[in-house]
Amino acid sequence: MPKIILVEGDITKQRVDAIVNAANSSLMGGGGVDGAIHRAGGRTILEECKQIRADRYPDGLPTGQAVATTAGDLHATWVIHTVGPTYAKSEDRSHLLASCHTESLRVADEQGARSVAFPAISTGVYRYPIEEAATIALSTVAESNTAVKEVRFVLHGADAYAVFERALRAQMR
Ligand code: AR6
Repeated sequence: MPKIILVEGDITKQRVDAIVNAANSSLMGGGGVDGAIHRAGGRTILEECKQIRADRYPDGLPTGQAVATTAGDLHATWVIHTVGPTYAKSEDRSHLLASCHTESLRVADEQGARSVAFPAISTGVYRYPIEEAATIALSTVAESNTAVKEVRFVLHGADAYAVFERALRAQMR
C-alpha cells in the first residue's frame, strides 16, 4: 500500500516521478488541470498524445483508462493521462472514477514510477461532488496493489484540501 500524502497547491509544480492528468478522451488538452499541465509541460506532451491517439486509440481514450507520456518541461518523468467520468445523478459512475486511480497506478508500475501525484479527478468541469470523489480516490489508492511508494493528492485550494483531509481521517478510523 502506498503512503498517501495530501498537499494544497498546483500539481504542475510537483517533483514526483509521475503526474496524473485529469484529461478528456480526445487527449488533446482542455481547461482546468489538463490545460495547466499542457501549458507548463510544453508541446512534447501534446505531440505524444497525438501519437497515442493515432497508434492505439483512434476513437479516444475510454473513461476510466490511463496512458503515459513523457512530462516535457515538468519536474517529473511521466504524465499519466486518465479520463474521469462526468457526474450523473441518475447513474452510479464511482467504478469509473475508481478505475482512473487503479489504471493510473498500473501504468505508473509499468513505467517504474515510485511517486505519483494525483489531482482531484472529475471534481471540476466534470462536476463530481468532491466529498464523494475524495472517498473513492483515497479508498481506491489505499487498496491498490502497486509498487508505487508515495501517492500525493494535490488539491487546488484550501476547501478541496480540507475535504480530502476529512475523508482521509475517516478512512483511517
Ligand atoms: N493543480 C491541481 N489541481 C487543479 C489545478 C492545478 N493546477 N487546476 C485545477 N485543479 P478539472 P475534471 C483542480 O476541471 O473535472 C478539462 O477541460 C480543480 O479545482 O481540471 O476531471 C479536461 O480537458 C478540480 O478540483 O478536471 C476535461 O475536458 C480538479 O483539479 C475536463 O476538464 C479537477 O478539475 C475534465 O474535468
